[in-house]
Amino acid sequence: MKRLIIVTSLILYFGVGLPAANLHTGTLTGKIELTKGRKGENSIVYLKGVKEPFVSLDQVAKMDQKGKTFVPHLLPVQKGQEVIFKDSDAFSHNVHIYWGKRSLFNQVQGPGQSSEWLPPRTGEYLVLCDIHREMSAFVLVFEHPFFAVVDHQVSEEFTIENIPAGTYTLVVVREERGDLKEYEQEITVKANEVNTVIIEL
Ligand SMILES: [Cu+2]
Repeated sequence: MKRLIIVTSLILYFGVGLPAANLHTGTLTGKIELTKGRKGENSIVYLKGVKEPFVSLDQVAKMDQKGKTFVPHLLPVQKGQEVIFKDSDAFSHNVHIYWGKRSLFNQVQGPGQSSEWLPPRTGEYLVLCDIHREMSAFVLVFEHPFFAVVDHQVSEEFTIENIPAGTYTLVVVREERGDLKEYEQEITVKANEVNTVIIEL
């Protein structure tokens, strides 16, 4: 009888100890189908209107310079996440980051070298290489971790986990002719479910 009481109280303890957010979150999986002759390297999807609390991503985000291209072309990060730029080519590149027209960071890097940058605020940053004018990319910084990259060369699918249940605007960000364009769709995330959405662009 004594043993039974101990087991019961342990179960209760673990139940109470779970973060409240875990009990009311759901997963969103989706697919972005490009039509109308749209081609793409990658897209970003993110949710608008998610309220705190949410976790902070502590891993470093990476952008490569490879074959005179920034990979990925669009990189989403959470505020507080550092970005590492790496030169994987056999020649030098430079990482030049702009906030609007203001230059924020400018670093030359040789083959195999890398540099770190911490975005100062949420928003959209343009990344250029002054050595190769055809190279450009964007880093998008969000307050929350509810975003994903869709690499259209590999798969059109994405998954975002641990989303507080609710109705949000799902935004797809695409780079079109050097500018960022956004497409929006309302979605509902139900707790403890895998919610699915298919978006045709
Ligand atoms: Cu370059």
